[in-house]
Amino acid sequence: MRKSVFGACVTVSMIAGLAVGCMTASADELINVGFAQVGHESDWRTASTKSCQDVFSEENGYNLSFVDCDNDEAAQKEAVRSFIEQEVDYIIIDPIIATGWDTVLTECEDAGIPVIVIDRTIDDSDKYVSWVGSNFKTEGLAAGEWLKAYAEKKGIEEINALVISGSTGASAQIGRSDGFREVAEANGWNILDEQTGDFTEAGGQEVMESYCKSYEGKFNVVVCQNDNEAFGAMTAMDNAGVSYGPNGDVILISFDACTAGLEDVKAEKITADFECNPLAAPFVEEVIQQLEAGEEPEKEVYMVEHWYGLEDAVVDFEIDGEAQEMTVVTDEVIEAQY
Ligand code: GZL
Repeated sequence: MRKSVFGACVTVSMIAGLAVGCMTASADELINVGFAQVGHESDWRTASTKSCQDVFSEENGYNLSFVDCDNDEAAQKEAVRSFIEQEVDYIIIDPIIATGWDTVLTECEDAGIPVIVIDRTIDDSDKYVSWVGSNFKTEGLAAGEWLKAYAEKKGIEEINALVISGSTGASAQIGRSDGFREVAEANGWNILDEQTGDFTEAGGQEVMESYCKSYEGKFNVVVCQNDNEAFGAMTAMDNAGVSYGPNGDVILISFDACTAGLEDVKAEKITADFECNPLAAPFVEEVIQQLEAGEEPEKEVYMVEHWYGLEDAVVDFEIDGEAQEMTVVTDEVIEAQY
């Protein structure tokens, strides 16, 4: 079983392989990567998984051990321990929630297996080489600052918002909630309620059905922390006769900006969609290649993201003094999305 390149001895077959040009690496020479993925809860997750499977393929020189942890924290820790037993060369983790990681990361460290964190963050241990992902609080701040500018443009003086949050304790949920709430508090908005939809369509629908009963006629903004929750919330609002979108009674805000989410922006259902880029795998591979070359990767690598809406949603707004730009959703933008 291949271990760290640092201890690797260069064998005759490897030299022969190099001498006759690029040969498919033998099983011994593949870089063994274990990936403990959150689950399969959303379009975003599907794109994230595909990105990793495309990058860490055999033809690219990798042997990927992939575990879909189905949003189960215990199963995710178990998957990481199984990778240690398999003596993989690298472990990639997308942590379902941000805490409870130091023990198992210490086990990885003791086994001499570098860990790379992708997407969500680990907030109670730094025993990993790099994290590649998004600034979730910035996403939340962007949604809040955009809403402030949009409400001013529309002459909306009172904001009564309902939030359907992501999986409780996930750094994406924490950051988006904190960012949006910071702007709400600074502007005297009312956040009438915040309940988790667990980043799923069913969760979004269930929470929105309850909201339509409990807050009938009292809300003018719904914030869904991912597109799949927004899809469910739309079903619930349709069933309750609540209008939403640029021409409706309720401003619907979403996160992720997956292809289907942008289609709902173009269909004037979602008013603004704040992207979270799932295609981090190429940057994770860069970290692994740096480690293979004995280099020291950056501890944090941030993804580039955009904010989406239609012309009507284009307003000037800033985050911490930095001007932000809304990308107008067109068929071409949708075609190019993940
Ligand atoms: C965010 C990611 C979140 C997405 C959801 O980086 O972890 O999890 O926003 C996904 O769609 O379920």
